[in-house]
Amino acid sequence: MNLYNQWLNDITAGQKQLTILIDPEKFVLEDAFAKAYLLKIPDATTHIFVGGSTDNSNQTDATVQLLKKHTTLPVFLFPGDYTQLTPKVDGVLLLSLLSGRNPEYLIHQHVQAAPILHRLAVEIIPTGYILIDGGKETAVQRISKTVPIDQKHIDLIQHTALAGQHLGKKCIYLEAGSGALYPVDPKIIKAVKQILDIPLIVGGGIRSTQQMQAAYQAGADMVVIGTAFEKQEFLH
Ligand code: 1GP
Repeated sequence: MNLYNQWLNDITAGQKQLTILIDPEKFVLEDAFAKAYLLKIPDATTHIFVGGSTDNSNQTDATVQLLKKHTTLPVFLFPGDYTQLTPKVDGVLLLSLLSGRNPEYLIHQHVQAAPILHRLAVEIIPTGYILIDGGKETAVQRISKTVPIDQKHIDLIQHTALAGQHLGKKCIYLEAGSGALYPVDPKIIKAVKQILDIPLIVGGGIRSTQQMQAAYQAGADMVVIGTAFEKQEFLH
């Protein structure tokens, strides 16, 4: 069974998914560091994402290889652009930035990625990626040169997610941006979840168990935590 179907099965069985996002630019490429890092991740962790808006140090591939050595959790690539594609991952979230109107992140990056993905035997998960205002300019906004959707425009967010489903995306990712001041409002998660038949991922600015549970209760199937865990600020 492929990882997406496994994921669907788990979600249908009511198992909430927790992903730790690792930014390769901030990862130390040493066995001891990787081991210690993985020992600290919450027991409930189901997936690891690797990626960031940029990888100026070109560390994505090495980070994935090191993590794969030390964990049996599925490692998914969460790439900022096609240059971060690497063969050692279990899956790739092929992100289309549906909230933006920049063709670079709607189709151009995907054309660049196509021959590489064709060669690599990795599972591709087409993902509708929706950037939502989290109270500060985040790297996704800066790099993609797109404007996040204001949290008060719930209809627009809901319709954007639905358009993603109509386009055949296999999941929707509501993203407040890494280090967001506040996460996606549970009201938005609820509105989007009630019209979707595909899994819903929520991330950006989640710092506490309470915020994580609020996202799950509103309908998130998977929560992604990066910054708070990286800085050891995740509040239990
Ligand atoms: C960013 O949604 C992820 O792409 C995680 O965000 O770093 O704020 O947890 P944080």
